[in-house]
Amino acid sequence: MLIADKLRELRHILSEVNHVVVFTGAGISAESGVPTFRSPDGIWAKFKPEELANINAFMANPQRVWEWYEHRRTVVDQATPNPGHYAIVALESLFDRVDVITQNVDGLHARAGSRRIHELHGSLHAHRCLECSTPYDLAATEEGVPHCPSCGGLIRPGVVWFGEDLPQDVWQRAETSTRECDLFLSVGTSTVVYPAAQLPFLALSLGKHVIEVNPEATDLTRHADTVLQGAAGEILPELVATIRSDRSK
Ligand code: BV8
Ligand code: ZN
Repeated sequence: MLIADKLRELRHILSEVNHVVVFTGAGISAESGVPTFRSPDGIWAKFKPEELANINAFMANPQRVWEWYEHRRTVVDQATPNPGHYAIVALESLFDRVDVITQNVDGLHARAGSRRIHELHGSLHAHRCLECSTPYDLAATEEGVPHCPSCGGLIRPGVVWFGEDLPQDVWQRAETSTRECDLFLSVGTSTVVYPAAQLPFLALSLGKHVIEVNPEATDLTRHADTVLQGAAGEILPELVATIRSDRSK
């Protein structure tokens, strides 16, 4: 069935919706030129997560891990939000409440203008001391792994590494939004990383209408109420246009 037909089918549901959760992964930033993790040309294709995105890798070779994150920060700073990010911002003018729960660390939702963002896995733009957790304001020109001015500890990227707990306050807000929403959109995620990947299934278990937007099938696809197969930068603007045309009638 064509996307347009599926969107028409959604009309009756969308007209009852007040609170939307948009759960995003690396796929929402793919059209901004930010590589995803697990696609064939993705980040993990070259490096395995266990090699770099964990505390042991950092302790074993701080410089190497630090450079990898600085490289990724440079890539995202040169990227710009794409029509998918902006369509999610546009939803805020169509519904009472929109919560963006993102696994991404690239900051592109904020740069696009989304106002209620929950960064489950932290941010490439936040750094802190490994020892005393004091936030560290990185000077762009800095070379090598900085040290904490308070205690001399190593400065680490402010992302959640494998084996680390998610920030509990952020997780609580994400879980509460999922429980309270009327519509749950899962966009651009392979749905393999937990506990984040629990959220679409929690939404399903609570009877929320779950829509998946992804060019590929994932573990969620066969369970989702609606599957819009394709690129977020194309599908989300179409979804917004459908809602807008309904509202203008
Ligand atoms: C935890 C930040 C409790 C860093 C990331 C053994 C020991 C410890 C834990 C575990 C273990 N085994 C399993 C676990 C749990 C583990 C986990 O889930 N592992 C997986 C791989 C099996 N989780 C954890 O460790 C979490 N913590 O469990 O703590 C604990 C504590 C101690 C001991 C035990 C348990 C922490 C997980 C967070 C890890 N940090 N990132 C960094 O960025 O470097 S994860 C990383 O994966 C990113 O955050 C990313 O967002 C996330 C998920 O990936 P996706 O976003 O989905 O990206 P992906 O490339 O996979 O998919 C992209 C999708 O987009 C594809 O489907 C593609 O088709 C689609 N797409 C492509 N183009 C488009 C598109 N879609 C739309 N439009 C397009 N144009
Ligand atoms: Zn310190």
